[in-house]
Amino acid sequence: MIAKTATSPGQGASGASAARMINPMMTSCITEQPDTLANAHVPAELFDGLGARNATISPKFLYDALGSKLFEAICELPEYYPTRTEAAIFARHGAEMARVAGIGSTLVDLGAGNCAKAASLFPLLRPSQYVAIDISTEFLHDALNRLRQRFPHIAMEALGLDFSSGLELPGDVRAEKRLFFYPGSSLGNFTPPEARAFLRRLRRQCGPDGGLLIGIDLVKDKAVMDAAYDDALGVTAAFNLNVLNHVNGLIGSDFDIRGWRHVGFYNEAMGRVEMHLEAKTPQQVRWPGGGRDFAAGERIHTENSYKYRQADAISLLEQAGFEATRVWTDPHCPFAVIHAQAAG
Ligand code: AVI
Repeated sequence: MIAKTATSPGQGASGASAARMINPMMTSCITEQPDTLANAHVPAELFDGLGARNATISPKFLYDALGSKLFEAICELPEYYPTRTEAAIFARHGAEMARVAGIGSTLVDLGAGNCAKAASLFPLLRPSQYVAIDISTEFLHDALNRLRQRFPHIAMEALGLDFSSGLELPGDVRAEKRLFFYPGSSLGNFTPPEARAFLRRLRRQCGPDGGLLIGIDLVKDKAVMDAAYDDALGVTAAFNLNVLNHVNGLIGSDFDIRGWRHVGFYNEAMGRVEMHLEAKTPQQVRWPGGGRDFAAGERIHTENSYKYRQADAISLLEQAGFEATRVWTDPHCPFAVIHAQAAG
């Protein structure tokens, strides 16, 4: 079963058009959405997913304030290899990445969160402008204020928007030398066709001299992937179960968290890790104007995380109009950081 829409962290349902500018007097402004995920499509999308024969909740709903914190905790887990593997690749090859990608770019950080990953590369990439994009502006405000003090010569801008369905950058984002930064293997949360369409949109925004620095998780031993998405401490379980709290708040449903268990595993046939919530016992869920009964064992599909073979990742980038110029990997754990240049 494929989740209705797979999106990446920090992605909300509202597009840039639903955003409003606050503090418009400042050159470095924060653009944020009126309310997290508050738009007319949210309940409809949720009701569609909950009403489907195989129920789904889009992974974007994993990221309310608590969900974002739980995801940060996941990144600290010993089992969750992507974060530390990617960090090790940046630490080891950052200087070479800067040589390949070039300095003085407009660095556009997709799903910036607390901006830490991009900031660690500032001394090497020396961007002239930094644009941090995330649906949740909660982290962006503080992070950018701190970064402005450390790097006063870099023009910075924060945008609170959902870039998964469209990416129109405001006019003050320089068009020259755009380097899109998409770390964390978030591309895996799109289905491959969605990933291709997303990369094509990035390619269009790149201009002729732009590029992309992207982290992509590669297929590896199933046991390693299973453990990464079903950790011993139960942090991933809490992250997954918390989506029901978020949904309760959004549509007024009465999901009882204790009636559900987390299921996370690598589905070899589909080439992806899947997360589900499984009813421990029969569950009656009600919301204003409707509801659904779930049998014991019935599941709600909450996330896919596709894992690529290196050649497939490169071919995906090429199909989207990029040339993969360099690939850096880790000797111990299959994960790739790829610099891709906009093809001419
Ligand atoms: C954000 N994204 C890349 C994570 C992943 O690995 O797919 C989300 C996640 N889900 C469970 N653990 C982490």
